[in-house]
Amino acid sequence: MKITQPLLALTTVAALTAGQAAAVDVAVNGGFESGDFTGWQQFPSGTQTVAGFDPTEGLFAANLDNTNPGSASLIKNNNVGIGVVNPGDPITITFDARGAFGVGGVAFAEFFSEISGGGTSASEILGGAPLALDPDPAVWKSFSFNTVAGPDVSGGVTLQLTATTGADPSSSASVFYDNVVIDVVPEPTSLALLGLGGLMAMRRRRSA
Ligand SMILES: [Ca+2]
Repeated sequence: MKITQPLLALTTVAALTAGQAAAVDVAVNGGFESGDFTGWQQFPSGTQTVAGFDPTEGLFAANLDNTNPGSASLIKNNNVGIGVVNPGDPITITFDARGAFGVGGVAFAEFFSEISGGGTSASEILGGAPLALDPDPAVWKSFSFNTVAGPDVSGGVTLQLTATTGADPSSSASVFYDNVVIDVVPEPTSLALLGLGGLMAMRRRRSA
């Protein structure tokens, strides 16, 4: 039986893809190691700062310090992973957070599957509730959420992190974030490769 060079390469790629689970981190500047908000779209309320806030990764972390009642301070890693993430791909989002709240203050992590040209095909509040930070504002807590890309991700995906205040005049939210990772497993691609490899193996057997 003669195995051609391209076929050998293809089956090798398929085997490697399957073996490694091939997660790709599509977050941009997820550790804020540029020293600023490069890669993040900012919607400030109060102040947003990147500095050496006792980071869990590298030298920098981000702080959203919101003292305006009834508002949200947001940062977004928006429309990332275009051409990498496919509909239905498993996605794991991890990050570290800590912070302090006045009356009614909360923090949310939200995830969107973006349609090219506008709109979303899926959106969710990760964990379905505000982030349960450690009560000690100095203590970082690691979060990990598993989700699945929506039916249309032609515009990539977006992770939004917030410091959100309530209506009470004394409401506040000061939240620190670091070490943001958006791991995508491009499963359909690897399955397609495996399928193609299997098909060619069958053809080989038939012609043998
Ligand atoms: Ca960092």
